[in-house]
Amino acid sequence: MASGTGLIYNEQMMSYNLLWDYPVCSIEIPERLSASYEKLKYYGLVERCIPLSVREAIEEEIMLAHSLDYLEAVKSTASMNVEELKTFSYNYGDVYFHPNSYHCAKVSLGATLQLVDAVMLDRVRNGMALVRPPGHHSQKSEACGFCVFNNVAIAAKYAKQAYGTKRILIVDWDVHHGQGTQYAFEEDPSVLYFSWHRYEHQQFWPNLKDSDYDVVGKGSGTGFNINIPWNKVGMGNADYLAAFLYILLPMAYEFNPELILVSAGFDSAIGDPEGEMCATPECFAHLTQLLMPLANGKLCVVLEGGYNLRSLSESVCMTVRALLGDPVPPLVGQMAPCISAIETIQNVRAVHQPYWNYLKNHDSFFIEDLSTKKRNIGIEEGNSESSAATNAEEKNITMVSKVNQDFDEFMDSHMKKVLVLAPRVRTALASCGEKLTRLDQCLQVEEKKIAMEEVGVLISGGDCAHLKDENLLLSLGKIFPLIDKITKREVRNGVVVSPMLSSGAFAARYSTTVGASRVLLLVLGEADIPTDKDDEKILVVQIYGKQDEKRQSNYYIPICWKENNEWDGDLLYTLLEFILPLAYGHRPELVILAVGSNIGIQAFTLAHLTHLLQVLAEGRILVISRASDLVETLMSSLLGDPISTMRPFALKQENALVLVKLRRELKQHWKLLQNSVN
Ligand code: Q9C
Ligand code: ZN
Repeated sequence: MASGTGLIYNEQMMSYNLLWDYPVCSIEIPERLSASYEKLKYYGLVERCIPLSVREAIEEEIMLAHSLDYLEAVKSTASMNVEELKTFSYNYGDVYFHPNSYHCAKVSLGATLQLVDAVMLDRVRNGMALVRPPGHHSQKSEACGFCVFNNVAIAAKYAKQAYGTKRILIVDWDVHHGQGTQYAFEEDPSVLYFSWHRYEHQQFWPNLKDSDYDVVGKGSGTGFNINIPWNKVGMGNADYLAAFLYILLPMAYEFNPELILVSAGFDSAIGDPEGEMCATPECFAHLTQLLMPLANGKLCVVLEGGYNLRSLSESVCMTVRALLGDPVPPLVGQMAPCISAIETIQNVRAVHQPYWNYLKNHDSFFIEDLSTKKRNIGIEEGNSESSAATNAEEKNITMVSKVNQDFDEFMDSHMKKVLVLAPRVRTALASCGEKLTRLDQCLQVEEKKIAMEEVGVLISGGDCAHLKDENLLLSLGKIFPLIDKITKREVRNGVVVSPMLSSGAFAARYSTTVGASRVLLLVLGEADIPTDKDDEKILVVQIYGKQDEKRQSNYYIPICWKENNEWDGDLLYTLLEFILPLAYGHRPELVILAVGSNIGIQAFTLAHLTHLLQVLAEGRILVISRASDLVETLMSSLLGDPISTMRPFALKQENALVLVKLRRELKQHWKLLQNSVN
């Protein structure tokens, strides 16, 4: 099992810079690398990573994505004077050359390939390469947008060739469209390319029709090119998250990659002069952690853009923290995507419906004409009546101007708010007497005796039939001490075996009395959950098979599925497209997952579930399992081990319809549930 996070940094890549006055290129400076690295040192993150060395890429590698003519042309720049460099640079769009550019581009690519090697050979589990020049705009015979060689595209071709990697996912979260990468794989079904980018109906650079959502790939690669064009600036955490939850993640699970490469540009972060977006640094920790359960944890993050040094370096640190397995800070801001983002997401889902199973059951249709019409006849967007997403949109715009006033001050106070200390111990286990392999890595917590009266006061309404059950008090005797340790931040998460799922409800109540302001209780299986259905502190989501007319409120959400077998696919997609959007809106400080036995869910699905739920509540999660044979798997996932990949499962149609109905009822209250404008 590979462990550790590789980090690549090398000052060689700082040895080129802009030699003449060329405003569009003035932001791509050497300090982008040193500022990122200094910040990593400042936070003590460098010493926690495994340093990886760089090398120059060889010509054969460069030519995996570039023509010989282009290679020779770039090579010739090494001996040019400034006048010649100028002339050469102006052959291309928004790129400059320096006598050291060729060398740096070879090191930048070589560094990327070193990271791929380290991950593929299990020397590290994942890693990040701080490189420049960036790569994703460069094409077969063309430099473009500060990019010389396409590092990530070549890395994908290299992995296919050197390791026989069959499916590679490229996630391009840079704010620009990596058209170079798109062109490299548009006919290749083995590379799924996902890019979001500032587009503004083609008004933003590189102003290509090819960047729109309806460009989906060609030939056998049709359906494997995913463009998310943002038609407004000011996109923030909720918008990015919605794109991940409703498009990228379900698609990625269906695609089942063996390797993930991230074209990690941080010009999509707040304060960047190019992107003018609003995502805060911790958003990138969320994006990273959400990708980590895929591809057996094989995740290579490669720097692309990012031009606000403060925002860039904080975002790099957040990404590295997530790679290291640190708890991710909660996301700030109202978790409501803006109307423009919802439009984009709806269009992407509609255009990809023919190619992806998970989209088959959605009643999606285009609203394409809306956006285009607006541009053509000059109508201002907005006023889509009922939607409070308009507010989010306005909020984003005020945030942009506020940011311009004093960015560093904003960032100082923001980082002070979000930086969280990881508990010293990751996982606690209530005494269970089982022989477990990872026991030595867990904290064993002693049970205590709980009196009936202590539990009685936790339930309003006085329905205390449960209290007669001795098993309940015994279970709570194990659970309460675990909750104490988690809320006191002595441990991050915990697992306990309990024969009663209803103990989850008492656990949730108890945690609100010891300091958790909001709790998410997710119950898998049939059980009577004695809880106040209108208690806004506790959001209960219960999934079970029996048809049942339980009363539903915004805070008690039963999901009744039709068949009682093989729920793995249903559960995973429900988590991504329904439970996580709800949960991000609730902002729990503790997650309690209660797992029944014989519920038609396999252990590794639960591992994915527990990994993904750790994006919430700074990773504070208590798992209560009825079945003791699940503990081993649950523990491993809580400890942060890589998870074996899931076979692509589908969401069954009748269960999809259950979600459609619930979404309609709940999206007014839980805004992140909105994934279409109708
Ligand atoms: N303001 C990367 O982020 N200039 N390249 C655009 C419009 C080119 C960005 C001008 C930006 C290139 C890797
Ligand atoms: Zn960029």
